[in-house]
Amino acid sequence: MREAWRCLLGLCLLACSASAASQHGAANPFAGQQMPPDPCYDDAGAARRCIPEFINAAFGKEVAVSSVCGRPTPSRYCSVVERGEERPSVRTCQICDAADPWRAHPPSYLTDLNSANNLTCWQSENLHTSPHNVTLTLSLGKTFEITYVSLQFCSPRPESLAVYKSMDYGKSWTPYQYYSSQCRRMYNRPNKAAITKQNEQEALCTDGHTDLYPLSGGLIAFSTLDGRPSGKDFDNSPVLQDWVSVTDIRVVFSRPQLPRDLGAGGGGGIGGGGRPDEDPMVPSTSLPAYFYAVGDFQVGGRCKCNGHASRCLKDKEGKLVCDCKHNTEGPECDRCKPFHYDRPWQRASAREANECLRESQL
Ligand SMILES: [Ca+2]
Repeated sequence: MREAWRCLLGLCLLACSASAASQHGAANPFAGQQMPPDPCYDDAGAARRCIPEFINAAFGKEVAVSSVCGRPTPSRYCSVVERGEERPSVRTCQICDAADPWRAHPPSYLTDLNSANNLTCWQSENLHTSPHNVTLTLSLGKTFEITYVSLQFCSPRPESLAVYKSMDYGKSWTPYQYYSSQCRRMYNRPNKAAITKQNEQEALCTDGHTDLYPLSGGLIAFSTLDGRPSGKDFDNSPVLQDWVSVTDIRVVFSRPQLPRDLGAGGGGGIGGGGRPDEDPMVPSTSLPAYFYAVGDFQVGGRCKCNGHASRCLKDKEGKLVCDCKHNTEGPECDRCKPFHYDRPWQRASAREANECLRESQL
């Protein structure tokens, strides 16, 4: 008799787990196939948070630039090259020609494969006034949650630059971060203001990353969560979840390095901007020619799917969309599927997948 009960109990457990598997199987068409396990479900078929891989979302994407050298006619540009501590720097001049692949510096060089033996740089035309905004605009084609924005320069870094973000595909822009040796004068922000829970969604200004040296290869890297108190509790901070969400990034180079810093005779070609006690917003003209050049523009982050997809795919129209699981749908898995409204939609967290459910599943 006892054996019969045990058998019945075993059968019941088997049936229950099969039923659970088939429910998830409906949401997860790959569950029954010989595919790698779906990260959105655990071994028992229960929903769990899943996120797309971390990528450089800028890689291979087109960047709209406001200026490019050598177009419509070839132009000559000069730069100062450092040769180590022992030897003096030298000034060299070259030709930029947008029509000649060997001498062109197109915007596609901002987001191509970046390697030491294939350093390719986008370059602006020669500029003679300041402030004179040169902009780079990158559309990610979808909302991403980003961790950093970085620029590796081939020219000296700008003296002042601003990073903006859009969450609505470029319709509106909000400041993300400022860099300037004169934060107050240039952007009307204090230098290195403290971040508190009250201003976590505010763009700050820093005079870091604005040194003239290195003359080439200098980096500007903005870490979106760095120093923001709720960064440690990101799962429970809608403010920071919003802060890191972007569809587009715009970088504005506002002002070049000052020529006096380059020393007598060395500055031609890469300096400009007037003396530091001058108001940076008052236009200066007849400066020595200068230009901006960037070898690599990166935006590090993950396709935003609110914890309900492990990857993003291109749809029939070539648009990037989340491969939504947990009975969710929408571009960011941001709503429940029809007939799965029996629990309000929620973002998945490390503790709770917040799967959308049918009434029968409650
Ligand atoms: Ca490059």
